[in-house]
Amino acid sequence: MFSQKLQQAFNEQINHEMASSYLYLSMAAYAHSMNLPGFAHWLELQYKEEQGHAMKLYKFVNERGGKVELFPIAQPPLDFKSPSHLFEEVLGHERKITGLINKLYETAMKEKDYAAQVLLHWFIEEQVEEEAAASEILETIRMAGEKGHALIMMDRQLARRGMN
Ligand code: OFO
Repeated sequence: MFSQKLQQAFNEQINHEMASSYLYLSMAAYAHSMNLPGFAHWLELQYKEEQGHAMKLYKFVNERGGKVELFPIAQPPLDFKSPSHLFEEVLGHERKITGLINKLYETAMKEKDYAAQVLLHWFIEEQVEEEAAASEILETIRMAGEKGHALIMMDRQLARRGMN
């Protein structure tokens, strides 16, 4: 039995994942406007990955006999100050999502929903990867600098990201 409380919490998380997707697409558009196609590529893949996260939750709600409810998505920020600011925002955002996933897991525990807990183990592990990836890129930008040759090299590196 999928509880109403957990259904609501899952539907809210679908919204957070879709909002993440929208945020990364806006960041990708900013990167294109700065002539950074590698950054844009990385962020566009992230946009798709977030849709995948939303769909995992969507599928689970349906499989459990629940009802998916899609909530509105707010307009994401349009402009960012610099490439390092972009990845500060990515890291901050992923930390926020980790907190939300942890809260969702707590709700699944309180509702004694073991299937939801198993699904959420995947998300908990995924958040470790999400934060590590953003943090590594941010540190590299900070170390190498974000101008001229260093920025071009970073852009080329991000262009090599494949879909996980
Ligand atoms: Fe869905 O992990 Fe990022 O936001």
